[in-house]
Amino acid sequence: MSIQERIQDLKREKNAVILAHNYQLPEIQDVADYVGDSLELSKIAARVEEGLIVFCGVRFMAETAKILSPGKKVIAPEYAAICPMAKMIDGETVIDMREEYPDAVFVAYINTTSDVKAEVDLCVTSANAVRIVSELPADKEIVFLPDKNLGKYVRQETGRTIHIFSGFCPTHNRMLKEDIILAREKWPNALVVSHPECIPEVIELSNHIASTSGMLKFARESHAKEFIIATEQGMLHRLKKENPGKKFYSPSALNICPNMKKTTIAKLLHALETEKSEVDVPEDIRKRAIKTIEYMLVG
Ligand code: CIZ
Ligand code: SF4
Repeated sequence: MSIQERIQDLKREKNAVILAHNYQLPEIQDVADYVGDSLELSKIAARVEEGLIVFCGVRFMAETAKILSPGKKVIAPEYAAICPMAKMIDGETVIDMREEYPDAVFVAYINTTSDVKAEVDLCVTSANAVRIVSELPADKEIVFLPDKNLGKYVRQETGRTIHIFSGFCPTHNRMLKEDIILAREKWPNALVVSHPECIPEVIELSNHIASTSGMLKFARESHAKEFIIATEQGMLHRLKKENPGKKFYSPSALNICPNMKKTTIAKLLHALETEKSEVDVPEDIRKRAIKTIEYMLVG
């Protein structure tokens, strides 16, 4: 019996569902019931009937699913898979910043720990950050955290007064303007599609800026046949799978998130067998954090 078949058998036996982020290894994506961005997956976790959620991604994503589905058991096959950007800020820092900007609306990217979500006013993803920020009352100043690149992109798109925290995604930050220029020379007919976690110099050279779910939509609907994809490399697997007639290239060999790649198929099987490394969020934090996430669920 193959490892994939064992996973499928155990999943049925235990009434489990496997969720995988768009940046996961191809073999994890292929065995998952659902593949998506963090918010899509959390919504699915809340909706499905299965009581056991196996979340293949990084910790803040599994925590977000747990916040929305407290009655279900959420396990992370690799507990050590964390997002370094989410680790750049904690709840205490938000409390301190509130003293500095007492009248500001605090907006957090979904890539944050639960204690940060509990301290802010709103939570956004890369798919809805521009829309949600532009809908805030015009006289309100905004603090955006933790990602400085997404924050700058939102500021540019909305024209709002935004104070930005200095966090960043190491994986997206490694992609440079020169990588895009060289990729364009190599594939002159390709459109450059970048994630807003990329540095402003990369954003500036791009034809389209989108979250991972936005990239899938753009690739599906575009008449173009070739795309240079400036985001974590795992994204290319799904783009290629869903668009067999189109070509997708990576502008860099370095845009791999080591934490996203910690979840292997063997660890996934082990997690299903043992149901260890359960993800939990303390109830007081969960109750405060859910308010900031619920806001997004309607959008
Ligand atoms: O929200 C997510 O899943 C992340 C981290 C990226 C994206 O653009 O989907
Ligand atoms: Fe965090 Fe960047 Fe890895 Fe996403 S790709 S989990 S933002 S470090």
